[in-house]
Amino acid sequence: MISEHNEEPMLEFFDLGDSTQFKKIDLEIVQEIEENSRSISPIIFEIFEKLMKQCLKGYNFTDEQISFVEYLEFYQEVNRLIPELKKKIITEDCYSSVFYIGDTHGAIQESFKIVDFFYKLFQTNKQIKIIFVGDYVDRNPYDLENLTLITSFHLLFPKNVFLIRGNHEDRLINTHYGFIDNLLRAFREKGEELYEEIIKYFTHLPLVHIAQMHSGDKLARVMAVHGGIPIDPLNFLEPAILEDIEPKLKCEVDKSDKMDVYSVSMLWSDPDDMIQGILTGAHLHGRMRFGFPVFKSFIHANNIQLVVRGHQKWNNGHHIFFGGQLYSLFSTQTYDGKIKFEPKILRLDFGQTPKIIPIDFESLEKELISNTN
Ligand SMILES: [Mn+2]
Repeated sequence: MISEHNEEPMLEFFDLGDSTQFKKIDLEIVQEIEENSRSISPIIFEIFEKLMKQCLKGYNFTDEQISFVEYLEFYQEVNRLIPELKKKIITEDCYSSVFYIGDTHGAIQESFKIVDFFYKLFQTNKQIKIIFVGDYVDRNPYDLENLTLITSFHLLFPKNVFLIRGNHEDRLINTHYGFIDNLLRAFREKGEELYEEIIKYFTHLPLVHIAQMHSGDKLARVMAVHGGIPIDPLNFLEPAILEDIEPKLKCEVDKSDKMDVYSVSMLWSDPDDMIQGILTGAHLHGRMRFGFPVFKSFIHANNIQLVVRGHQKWNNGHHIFFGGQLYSLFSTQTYDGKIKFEPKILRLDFGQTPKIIPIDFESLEKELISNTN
């Protein structure tokens, strides 16, 4: 458990606490939602607002605590809204900057900074996109809060904010790495009832996001996935074609051991600069590793220029594989009670070198200034 936070939110940078600002954003949200002609229950914004205020007050989640009933109502509403979006592979046309966030694992401090940054940027640029690449829970104490913040953020900005599934959005993993224990600790036996709503939501999350970045008549396709590319270990020399495999993906289940091989590979596998083919085996605990030749044939066959993924820890928050064609991100500072990582996000703009940005108020503020100039 982490009881101390090494960083206080910097109030002077943050204007969400100002209620007039909140109302202004609220109107924009309503417009967005009306455009989408989707009805959304007020519980989504209420919980979002409560979490943001708790973050502002120094990540104090016991102050005006969100109740079991509120959380249950929230996830029931999520499950009412999310099935509309349950394509396994979502493809999105992008005409501006695209941001990628790696594993957050309950890192609500990082998620809060990202939401704050997005809110400010969104006021001048309605076309930005943010993709979270999975693993929202486990490994840290505030995983329910983190998942709920990111989920409400997505529902309030459904055209801009996307979540894909990680290998921790899984019943078996949540039993062993903290999320279910955290729910039981907070709500006793009712925690199980809340978990059943949440696991249903996890099974509806897509596995892949394809950003089709446009500039004039030019196009670049960027694939976001939690672990790796889809590989059938028995036929790894033949690249999987995303549109062909999509109807065959059996990922609407609560555990990855019930899934098809492509889904498992996309949630669990890792890139490896040192191998040519793939590596599988008991010592890899069900994971698979893939080398550059396998990766290259996949991205060529699918007309993909860049892959962004999470799933592995990096002390400096990121790692670049395969000559810059695969970016691996890690976006939490804390993990299993240790504060040791330098969380990063990735920014893509058509025709520009991918940019790695640290998740701290100072760096994100600089990014905002460079954007408005
Ligand atoms: Mn993972």
